[in-house]
Amino acid sequence: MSEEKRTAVIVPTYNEIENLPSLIEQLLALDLGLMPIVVDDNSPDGTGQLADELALTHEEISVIHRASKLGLGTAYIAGFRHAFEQEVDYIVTMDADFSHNPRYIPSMLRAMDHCDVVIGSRYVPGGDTRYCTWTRKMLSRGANAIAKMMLGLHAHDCTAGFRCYRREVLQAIPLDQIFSSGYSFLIEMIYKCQELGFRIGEEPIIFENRQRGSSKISKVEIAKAMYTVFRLRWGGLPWDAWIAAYRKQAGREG
Ligand SMILES: Nc1nc2c(ncn2[C@@H]2O[C@H](COP(=O)(O)OP(=O)(O)O)[C@@H](O)[C@H]2O)c(=O)[nH]1
Ligand SMILES: [Mg+2]
Repeated sequence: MSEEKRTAVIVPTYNEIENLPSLIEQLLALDLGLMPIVVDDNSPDGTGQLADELALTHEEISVIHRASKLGLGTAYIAGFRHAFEQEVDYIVTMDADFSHNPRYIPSMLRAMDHCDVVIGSRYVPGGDTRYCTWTRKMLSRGANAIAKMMLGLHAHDCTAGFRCYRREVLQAIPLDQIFSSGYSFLIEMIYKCQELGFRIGEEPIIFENRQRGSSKISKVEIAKAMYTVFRLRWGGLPWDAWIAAYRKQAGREG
């Protein structure tokens, strides 16, 4: 039964002080024994301190503090490594902003009975988006279409950050070789999951655009996502070596 599984929920945060307390409250109220792992990048609005305060009264909450805004992908990886130490069975990832509503977690966990990865998906029957601008909708649809076409991905929602992975899936993927540090991490991960032959399922969710705080996705992130797709498709291009050398010289992890 899914309910008996130990499940971590990784919540990356950057300036989510208005959302985090109610999100944590709703996660714990599900009564599934969820273990939230907040990964905060020194949010100027004090989200990190607030997370520490929540952790004082709820021992199931962990907080990882990083020195500065280091990107969504690496935040997930920091959370994954912590979850491995907690020896969980399942690892859920979700935004802090309620676009990914905790009410979908039970159906996602049930779907894990016959899947290795479950995506909380906007683009399967029953799924939808609400309160999104048309540019945001086009961006998401466009990124998905390109990723699917170029990489042959079977999932309908390849850019969704609302996912549940079996721990073994994440341990099978060499996380230190993941190229993407930001949002394109999501595309790279689902590509790796498909390449390794894991069973990927999709559960419908209604994605509601955030009501509080602001989105952190930027034009640079969008460009990087496109580059990630090209790189995964035609890996080993000469500039990979150049980028690796550049990063080493700049002292960046990537
Ligand atoms: N720790 C960390 N969290 C981030 C970073 N960038 C975004 N986030 C968080 O990741 C989640 C997704 O970002 P969001 O702004 O909602 O992106 P959107 O849903 O694509 O508009 C939110 O919970 C953000 O607070 C980052 O660099 N570091
Ligand atoms: Mg969001």
